[in-house]
Amino acid sequence: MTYTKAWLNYQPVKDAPKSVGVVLPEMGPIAESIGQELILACEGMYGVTPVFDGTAFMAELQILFIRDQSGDFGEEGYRIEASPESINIIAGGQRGMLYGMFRVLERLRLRGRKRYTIESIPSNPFRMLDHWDNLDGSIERGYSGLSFFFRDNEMTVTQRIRDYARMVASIGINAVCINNVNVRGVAAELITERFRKPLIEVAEIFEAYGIKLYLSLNFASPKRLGGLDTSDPCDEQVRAFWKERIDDMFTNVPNFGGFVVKADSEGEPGPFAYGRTHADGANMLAEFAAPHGGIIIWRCFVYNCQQDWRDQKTDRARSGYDNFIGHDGEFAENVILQIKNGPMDFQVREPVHPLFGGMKNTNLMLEVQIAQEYTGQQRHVCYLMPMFRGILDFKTYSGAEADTVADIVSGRAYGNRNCGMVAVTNTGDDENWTGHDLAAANLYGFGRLAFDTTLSPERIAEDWIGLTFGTDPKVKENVMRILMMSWPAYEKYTSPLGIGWMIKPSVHYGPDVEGYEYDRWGTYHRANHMGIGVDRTPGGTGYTTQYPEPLASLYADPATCPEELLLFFHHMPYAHVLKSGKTIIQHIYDTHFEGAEEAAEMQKLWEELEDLVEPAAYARALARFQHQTEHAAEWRDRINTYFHRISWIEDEKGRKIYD
Ligand code: GCW
Repeated sequence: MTYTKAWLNYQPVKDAPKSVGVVLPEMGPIAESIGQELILACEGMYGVTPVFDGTAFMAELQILFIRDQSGDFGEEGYRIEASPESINIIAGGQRGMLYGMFRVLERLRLRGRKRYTIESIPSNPFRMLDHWDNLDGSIERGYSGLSFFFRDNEMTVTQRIRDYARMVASIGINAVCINNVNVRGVAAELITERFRKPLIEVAEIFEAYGIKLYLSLNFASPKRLGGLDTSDPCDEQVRAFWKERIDDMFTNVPNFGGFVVKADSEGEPGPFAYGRTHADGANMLAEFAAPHGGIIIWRCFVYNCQQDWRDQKTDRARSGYDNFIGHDGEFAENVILQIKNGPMDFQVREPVHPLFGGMKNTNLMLEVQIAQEYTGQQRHVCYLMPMFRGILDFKTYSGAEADTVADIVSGRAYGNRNCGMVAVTNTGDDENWTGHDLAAANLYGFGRLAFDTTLSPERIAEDWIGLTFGTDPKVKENVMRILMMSWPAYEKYTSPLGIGWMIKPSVHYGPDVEGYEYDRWGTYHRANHMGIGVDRTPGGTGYTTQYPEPLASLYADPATCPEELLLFFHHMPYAHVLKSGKTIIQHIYDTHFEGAEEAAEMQKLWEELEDLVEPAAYARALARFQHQTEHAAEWRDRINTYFHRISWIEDEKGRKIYD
């Protein structure tokens, strides 16, 4: 299948030098990738093949890689000193050189040959993508085609994996887990001989781009693969099973990073079945991975998914914190807890998970989802960098001098080395990688933001637009407007004021206000004829008490609770007046009309680019914009009708609401 080059499409540029010389006094797979990329880029941009020999110094443009011995840049940082004639990329290691080179190529494409100096050291040690790819080729919550790692219960090793590795290395990703955290059926056997050969091949491809390979494992493997009658992490035979498997993987698969584990979560097996804690489970695996420098990434997405909707005390939002906080400080140094950004599940708006700042003596990693499971599934545009920016900037009040989420997951706040950011990825084998062409901005953006958590969403968007669509000012203006209005618009026409859900069960797409209201998943809005929202104050579920002060009090009082989260924390009457002077019900009506209009406006902004964007990309995205406009109107009408029917309150502006 053919596929686009996304943001690595090296189009001819204006100020092309007639010759390029490269001095790269390095050997090995990463150095080779650097050389190959420079050839590809210079041929595409300038129509010249760079020379790598002694004549390099005579070239009109020279690119020099220099190894820095000071240690200031670590393995991954770099300094670029550029002028129109020569560019020095100074780094402490080859990964730094690789990242520096990609940054140089971006600058050459976006701004031409200029004089500048940049220094960059990644904010986060771990910058990871999690694939939810299944062995049969399907992707759980995948909206861009099938897997390019697996098909028909086999691994597929193709050029596409190399191009994927190039793409994600260009944005600084250094770890990738290739299989779904729900490890079902034959997927459990990825840690056995059966998949050894292709796994080594993928690991080697990744290695050439500085990416460690990770696998998700099934905690019940001792039973399922080892023929034991228990998977109790404290059982000697179970320990022997894992020691043998883990030693084998690290010894025989080069560049292997470790494992991701979803345990005791949504039906996956875990230590609870044996009366053990998550620390018992994670540390046992970590003990055997440690001699190899391996990492265990343990997910905190643990909650009761068999809840009774009548039960108003049990609160899914509480569960991550309740399950883990008591184990702070118990986890081994090579365990990282992977925590979703919010306490529920990647909704369009959630408060920041209270475990950030809560667990001070544990390595933490922030998990976000660019697959847009609940934010339009790569059919609606929803540029998520503004959301991620807000999460990173969130002040946790956990006590450290610098205590934002960015400070915590980078390791700065509490002196941790193993921590970082991970995204559930949005890639598949679709022609354009991400279903919606504009969804690639989320992939590109996540990598850039994880590498440098100070970047603004606008700056990232600007770079991505230029690299993907070229530098036409109209394209830049319109696509920028679309991206920046997209998340607020999506929030407006879907569920209001932080309450979330209201989507069709299991597919998680399209409006269904009561879809989850009487279900077992702990996801309720509790709307009745008087009001809506979940009381999570001390008088309700008590979730607010999981935050330190002043946050706990701030959230617990409707007068100070940030309004975008009001219904997440409080059950409020429809007649409650917001700071805007509008009642909640009027806010619901207004935002739904506005959001649907904004969807139509985004379509219009795209249509203005008909002759300015490559025709195939234009057409692909246009079809999605048309769908989004219609679908946003469906959301508007369903939500407005529902609340009109149960509240009996009229829209002040007398607009069309169905009954
Ligand atoms: O939100 C849920 C998704 C599941 C997913 C789970 C998780 C991989 O609907 O499909 O399972 O999150 O994060 O483990």
